[in-house]
Amino acid sequence: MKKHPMLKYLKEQGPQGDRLPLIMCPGCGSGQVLNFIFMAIDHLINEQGYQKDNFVFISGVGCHARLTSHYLNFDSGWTIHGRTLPIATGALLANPELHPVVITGDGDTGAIGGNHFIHACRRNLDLTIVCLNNKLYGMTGGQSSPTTLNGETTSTNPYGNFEADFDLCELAKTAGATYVARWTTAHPTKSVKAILKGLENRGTSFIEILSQCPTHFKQSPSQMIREYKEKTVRLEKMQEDDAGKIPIGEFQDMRKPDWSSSYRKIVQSVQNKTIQD
Ligand SMILES: Cc1ncc(C[n+]2csc(CCOP(=O)(O)OP(=O)(O)O)c2C)c(N)n1
Ligand SMILES: [Mg+2]
Repeated sequence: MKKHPMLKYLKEQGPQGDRLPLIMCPGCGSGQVLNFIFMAIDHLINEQGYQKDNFVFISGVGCHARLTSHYLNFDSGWTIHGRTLPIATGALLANPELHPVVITGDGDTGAIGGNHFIHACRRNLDLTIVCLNNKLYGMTGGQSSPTTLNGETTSTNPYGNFEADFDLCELAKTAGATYVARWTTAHPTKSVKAILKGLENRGTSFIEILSQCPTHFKQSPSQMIREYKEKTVRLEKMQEDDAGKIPIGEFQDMRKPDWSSSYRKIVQSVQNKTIQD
C-alpha cells in the first residue's frame, strides 16, 4: 500500500511497538490539523531550505497535546496544561534561530493559559501557535471551555451554555499578535496557507482551527464538517444578517519587530555605549 506522504514526520514505532494509528477517537479533527501543519512545514523544508531541526514542537495537556507527546518525529516537548507558551518562550530564548510550533487547545490557551497567551502576543515573541478549537475540554470529559458557544450543550451545560464565549482571534489581535487567522477542518488549503504564513512571520502568529469533536458533541464528523461551511462567514464578506455566524479568515497580518530582534538591538546599543564610555 502507498504510504501517506506525511508519514515521514511521524514515529511509526515506539519502545512498546506500533504507535499508529493515532489514539484519537474516530472522526476527531486533530489528525487533519496535524496534516495541515506537516504540509506547511514540508513546503518550508522542500522549497525554502529549512531543516527538520529548525523546528521544535511544544504542547501541554489535552487531546490535541497527544499529537506532540507521542507521534512527532521532530524535537518536541510535552509539558504542563496551560504552560505551553512559557516553555516555548524558553526554547526560543535559548535558541532564537529555532521555530517553536505550539500545538494547543481552546482550554489550554483560553482558560488556564490565558494570561501567558495575552503576554506572548503583547511581546510579539517569534512563536507559531496552532490552536485546535474543539470548543470544549475533550480529554477530561467534554466540559465547557471559554470558546463553547453561547447556547451550546456540553457535559457541564446540559441545558445550554449561558455564558458568553471568547473570540481567541480577536483577543490575539488586540493583545498584539502580528499574524492571526481562523479556519476550520473544512478549509484545508486555507489552513495550510495560514500555518505557512504564520511560520514565515517573525513574531507571534496565532492560527485557530475549528476542529470537530464528534465524541462529546455526539454528532457525526461529516455533519460537523458540513456545519463548518454553513455556520462560518469570511470576515471581509460579513453582513448584518450574518450575526451568529463564526467569522473566518485573516484577522491580522502586519509586521513589527519581534521580541528577540528588539532585545538584540538594546543589548547592542548598551554594549556600544559601554565601549564609548
Ligand atoms: C494544571 C492542570 N489543571 C487541569 C488539568 C486537567 N485537564 C487536562 S486536559 C484539560 C482540558 C483540555 O482542554 P483543551 O485544552 O481544550 O484540550 P482538548 O482536550 O479539548 O484537546 C484539563 C482541564 C491538568 N491536566 N492540569
Ligand atoms: Mg478543547
